[in-house]
Formats: sequence, C-alpha cells, structure tokens
Amino acid sequence: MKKETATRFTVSLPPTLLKQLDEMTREKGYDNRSLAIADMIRAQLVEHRQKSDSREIAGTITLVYDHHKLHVQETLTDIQHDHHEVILSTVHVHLDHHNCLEVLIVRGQASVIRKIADELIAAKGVKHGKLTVTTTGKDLPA
Ligand code: NI
Repeated sequence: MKKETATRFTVSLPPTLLKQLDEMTREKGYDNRSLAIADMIRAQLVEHRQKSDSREIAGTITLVYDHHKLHVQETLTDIQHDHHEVILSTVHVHLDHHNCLEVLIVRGQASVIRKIADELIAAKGVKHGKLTVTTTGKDLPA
C-alpha cells in the first residue's frame, strides 16, 4: 500500500479529559497522543464494522469445556466440520484432568462467524466461550 501522509485536524476537549488522555498515552507507552488516538480510532472501526453482517472479519473463538461431559467433544467437532471453510486453525490444550481450552482461528463473513461462535458457546458442556473479533487488515491503514 502507498504510504499515506498524515492529516492534521483540530479536536476540542475538556482540559481534564485531555489530561487523562495524556496520562493514558504515557502509561500505555505511546510516543505521542496522535499514535494513541489513531489506535483508538482503529479499535472503534473494527468494533463498528463487525456489526455489518456482510463484512469479512478475522477472529478467535475461545472455549473452555469439560471433555468428560457427555457428547460435548462430538458436538463441538460436528459444528467445526460443518464450517470448515471459515475455521482456519484450532489449538487444543488440556488444562487439567477435566478441562480443555480450545482456540479456533476464524475468517469469514461477520454474520457467519457470529453464528458459529454462538452455536459453539451455547453447546452443552461448554463452561465459557468468547468470540474476539479483529480485522483482516485489508482495509485498515497502519
Ligand atoms: Ni483436552
């Protein structure tokens, strides 16, 4: 992608809000306010775009479940096979004697990804699940 030049624009903020922004910028280790604000805007864009059902998103679905619970593993595997085209990779870790942690890396239409995540998280035996959405990176400038 061609390197973009930065555009300056003016934002008016209450002084205490600006002070808190600068504190956060420093605490998070940004070199300057502009870099911190650019990251905040990107985060909001990713958040906003995932609401549009047709957009392509990337993300992870994290699941914790007890593999001793009847049929949980089969159910999760069946759902994953039904959607193999959007599940790019799966990592399974045995946390202890009972509990498994599974992370699925996904990429596809926002509505499809959300549906798969809901189905997996709602499966009987899943103790906790979470979909984390990020960008495919294609239409988000650095
Ligand atoms: Ni396991």
